[in-house]
Amino acid sequence: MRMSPIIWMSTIAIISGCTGNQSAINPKGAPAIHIAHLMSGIVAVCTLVWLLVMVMLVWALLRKRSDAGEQARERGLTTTVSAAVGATAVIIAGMTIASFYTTRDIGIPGEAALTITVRGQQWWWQVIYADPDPALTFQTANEIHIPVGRDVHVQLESTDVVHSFWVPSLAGKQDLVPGRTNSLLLRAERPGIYRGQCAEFCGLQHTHMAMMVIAEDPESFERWAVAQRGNSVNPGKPDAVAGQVAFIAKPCAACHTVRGTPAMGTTGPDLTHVGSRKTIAAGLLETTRGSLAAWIADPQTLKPGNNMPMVPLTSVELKNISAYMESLK
Ligand code: HEC
Ligand SMILES: [Cu+2]
Repeated sequence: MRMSPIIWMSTIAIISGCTGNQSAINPKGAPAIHIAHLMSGIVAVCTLVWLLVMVMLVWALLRKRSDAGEQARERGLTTTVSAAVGATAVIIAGMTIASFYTTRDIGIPGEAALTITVRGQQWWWQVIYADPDPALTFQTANEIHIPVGRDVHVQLESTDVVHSFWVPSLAGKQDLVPGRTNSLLLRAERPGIYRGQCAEFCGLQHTHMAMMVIAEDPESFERWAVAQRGNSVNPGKPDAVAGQVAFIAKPCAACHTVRGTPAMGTTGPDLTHVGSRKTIAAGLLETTRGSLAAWIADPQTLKPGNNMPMVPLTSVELKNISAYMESLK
């Protein structure tokens, strides 16, 4: 019984082609599964009602009229309409109650939840893994790693305008509002890479404000967290060494932090381990040396209006800085 709506949903997902990693009808986390159950229930009831109305309509169009039966029919109509009104009230009340219970079920992270803070910025996601011990706190951008099978309590904040955090395969949707902290329960039952997207129009580059949630087994997650906590690796190759020098001397360091170097800016994403992330600029490009170079050479053509200016660099500086960025695994 509990599973049936999901099988039904999966069928629709396959027919409609919505089986991807960003699909509310292909849920892979408990909160998203609760929502899919609610959605399939409501769709099923509405489909039945629609079919019933269509049958009645066809019957009304095709039936033969005769004066003799008109009065009896009038009485029959009163009963039918009253029954329909009653059924509508019951159905709407039922949906309201179901919706209430779903909201309750998706809202409360368990005791052992992992807490992370996600701060929306025009147009990227700052992700903070805070720990009571400051030495264990670290941050990253646009890529959220979570352990499979564990509740994740996401605290949502915004520095500028209203954004909305939505990873359809894993959880519901929640706004990030300046000046307040909202909560969301995120949970993945299976390992995978789930795509999310800002779901509230937040300005010019709203469509280029994506994120990846990478759900992995607890050991891999722990390995990742340990690596992220560490300071940046010192570059080994000569071009990357020169790139580090240029990065620190240029305005880059005023906006970006690379832990373990004098670069401590906070306007842009923390770049300590930028080379380990799958994408740059909130899902815009895959992280490769070429895409890093393209981004640094001219961020305004790739993502017009974003808050990183074009910093004039010689071609050698650009080559070296890109090598340095790529080396920050
Ligand atoms: C005025 C502040 C500012 C300066 C100066 C600046 N950046 Fe940025 N940078 C940003 C912002 C803001 C973003 C995020 C843009 C977005 O995705 O919308 C960003 C994004 C990036 C990214 C992608 C990071 C990610 O995880 O998505 C890289 C790499 C980067 N900057 C490197 C550099 C380098 C190298 C320089 C110097 C040549 C530099 N930045 C100068 C503000 C700045
Ligand atoms: Cu946004």
